[in-house]
This record gives sequence, structure tokens and C-alpha cells, in this order.
Amino acid sequence: MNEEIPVIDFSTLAGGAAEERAQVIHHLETVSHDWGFFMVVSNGVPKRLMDEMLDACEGFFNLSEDEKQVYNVKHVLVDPVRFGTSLNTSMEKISKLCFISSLMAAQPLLPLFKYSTIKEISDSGDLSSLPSCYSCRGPDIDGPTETLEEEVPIIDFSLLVGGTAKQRTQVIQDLGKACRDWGFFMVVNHGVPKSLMEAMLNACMGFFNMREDEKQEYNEKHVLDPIRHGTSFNTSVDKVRYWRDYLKVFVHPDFHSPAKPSGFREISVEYATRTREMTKELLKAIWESLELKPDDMEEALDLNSCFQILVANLYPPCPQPELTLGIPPHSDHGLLTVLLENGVNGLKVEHNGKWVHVKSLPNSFLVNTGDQLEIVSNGKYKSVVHQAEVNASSTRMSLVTLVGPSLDNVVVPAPQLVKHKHQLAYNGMKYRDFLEHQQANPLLVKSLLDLLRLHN
Ligand SMILES: O=C(O)CCC(=O)C(=O)O
Repeated sequence: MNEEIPVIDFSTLAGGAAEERAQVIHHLETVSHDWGFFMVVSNGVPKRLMDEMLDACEGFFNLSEDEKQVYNVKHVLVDPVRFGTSLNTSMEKISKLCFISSLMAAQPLLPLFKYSTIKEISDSGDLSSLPSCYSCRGPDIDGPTETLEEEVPIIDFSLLVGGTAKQRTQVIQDLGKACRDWGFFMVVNHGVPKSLMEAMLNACMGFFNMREDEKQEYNEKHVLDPIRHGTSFNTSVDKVRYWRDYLKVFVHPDFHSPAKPSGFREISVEYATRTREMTKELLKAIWESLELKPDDMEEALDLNSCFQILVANLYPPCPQPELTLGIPPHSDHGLLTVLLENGVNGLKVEHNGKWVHVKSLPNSFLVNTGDQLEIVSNGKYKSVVHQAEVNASSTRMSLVTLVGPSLDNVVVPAPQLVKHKHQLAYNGMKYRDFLEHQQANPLLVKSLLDLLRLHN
């Protein structure tokens, strides 16, 4: 249809005689009702300014991708400057990216438009090969080329909390050595009931098994939202996709829980409490292993208000697992991370420049050091780099509970470990800012720690 769009003369509205103005107002009323659309002429905005504004915007789009990246797909309400593509890539279905990359890779068109999660794709059986957007392996990302089968250090928690003074001292020394040499250890005899560990794994599986529309309420929120469900790492910034769905729930200092599945809240409150207490005991011992006074720990880290998050990672069977990863090499942002697996292995930790394939003992927790521990220990205990691999035949689930200092804490190296000014190895940073930065950017190996490190 060829119709003339209504025209409003702004100069008459702003500067015309009363009668002319009344006419324009009446016209505005009619076009708003009939069209909801009109053109404004004689608007008083100089043509020069309009042209300059268009040129300035074009200039922005013509910047290099690196220069624009700083504004890439931020939070829709919080961030005052946002640059991105499409409408909001984090809310759009997963498969659009795959669709584009299938076209680019000249793969047969995959019927994936309808899927939002890896679980949905995997359950559908539609895939015989991996869409190229998940193909993330290569020298840039893989890190060490060699993989070893080595025994990781084992810590008997019962001797730390219930053993003789001599046994406790020995465990503290073992913990110090494990943190220094590995950044990783397995905890046995921890006292968390096996039934609770199983119930927590089942509750998380119950969440992932809910209908997609039931989970959607938590989809792709801002990284500091207390309950988040999603896929990959952070789809609004990921350059490639990872073969993983996740649920992230903040459980301390304020406890949160998804409303469903039933029982999730009760089980997770108990699981979070038991694992938090265990982690705090481990931290106390690690603190002592640095020859620091236990009393100083509270002041340095404010653990009464510690931040704790539960993360459930789901890695469904993958058609070509050798081409992708569940999570790429990274270190964790907190002090200590405690990981429980559903009996399917897939975790690799970096040790002495090689990957070590971790095989967890039944009923044990896998514990690793995080970035805040590296900072507060002034680099004596480095956060360990690790990654999650996927497999072709079984669904792997890992349940992570990570404890960090209070979110308001500015974490700095413990002054007792910095005898001379030149020994100071890191700048401090508020933990909330650290967490937000790490979660809102592509997951890269220790990239934020590298910024805070004072000597390279
Ligand atoms: O699933 C795993 O084994 C690793 C999980 C992990 O690295 C994470 O959640 O940050």
C-alpha cells in the first residue's frame, strides 16, 4: 500500500498562534489514535547536528571489534553503554549461533532452532556431529598437551577436626604442601552424610529435568543475580560455546533457592551449611599452614559473611567430545572450591605444566584453591587451572560449592606475608568487583589475576 505518513509541523506547535497550535494538537491526537506514527518536520534540530550524529554512530560501528568490545552485551538496565548484535543474544535460542556457524562451515542445516539447552539438544538425538560453534579445542585453548594419570594428594578431614594434636599438625602440613605443590586435593572422611550428597545431586538433576519453560524464569540473568540458569559459560560474551548447562545459586550470606523441584530448598540449605562449615575448617588450617594467626583470618576475609555459591554443571553426552569442552581452562574466583561428581569423571587439573586426569574416590570431595587465596597468600598458594571434559556416552554432573570472602571485602595480600614493600605481589580488589568481572567476561585463564599481579 502506498499511503502518506502523517506529518507534524513542530514549528507551529512550538511557536504558532494559539489557533494553529490547537489544530496541530488535534492532528496529533488523531494520528496517535489512527497511526501511532508520524513524521516531525521543522523540528528545530539543526541538519548539521543530525548529520554529525549519524556520522558519529557510523564511526562507532567502523571501530575495530577490539575497540567496541568493551561495551559488548552488558546488563540491559545496569550498564549505561551497551554494544551488541541482534536484539539480546543472551535471551535468544542457542541454535541461532549454531545456525550461523553451520552456514559458515557449509554444514547441512541443523534442525536446532527450537532448543535452548545442551540437554534439549542431546535428548533430541538430532545431532550426529558437533555444530561448529561448539568446536573450541585448539592450541590457543588446550594448554598443556600431555595428560598424566597421577595420584592427587588426599586429606583425611576427620584427623583435622577430631584427631590428636600431632595428627592435626600433620594434616595442616599436608594441606600446606597440597596447596603449594598442586592447588588441589581430595578430602575423605569429611563427615557430610553420603545420603545428603546423593540427595543434592538428585535435586540438581531434578532441576535440569524440569520443562524448559519452568527453568526459563532463571535464564541468563545478570551475573550477580542470585539464581541463574543457562548454557555454555556466559552466552552474551562467549566467542564459542561450551557443552554445558548450569544452575548457579547464591546460598550465603543470604540463602536463595529455586522454588522447584520440590525438596530442593531443604536439601540445598543443609548441603550448603555442611559444606560451608567443612570449607571454613579447611581454610583455617590452610591459614595456619601459612604460619598466620587464626584470629587474623576473620579480619582479613570476614568469613562470617562469606560468599558461597552452589553451581550444578550438567554435561550431556556429546557426539564429538574430542572437539569441545564442558568448561575451558580457568581458575576459580573464590578462596576454595569443593566439587562433587556423579560418578562420571571429566575434571582435569594443571600440574607442573601437564594435565592430570582426576579420578575421585567414592564419597570424597575434590577441593581446589581459588584466586582470592592466591591474592591473600601473596602468591604462596596459586589458584589451580582446571577444565571439564565431556564424553560421548554418559551424562556427567558436577556440583560445585565455592566459598569466598565477604563480597564487600577488599582482598589484599596478608600483611604478615609481606615483610618488605617490594614483596607485595598483588594489588587488592573488592571481591564483588572481581566476581562480577570474571563472570561477565569470556572465561580466560587467570586473566584478572594477571591484571592485579605486580611483578610478572
Ligand atoms: O565440572 C567440573 O569438573 C569442573 C567445574 C568447574 O570448573 C566450575 O564449575 O568452575
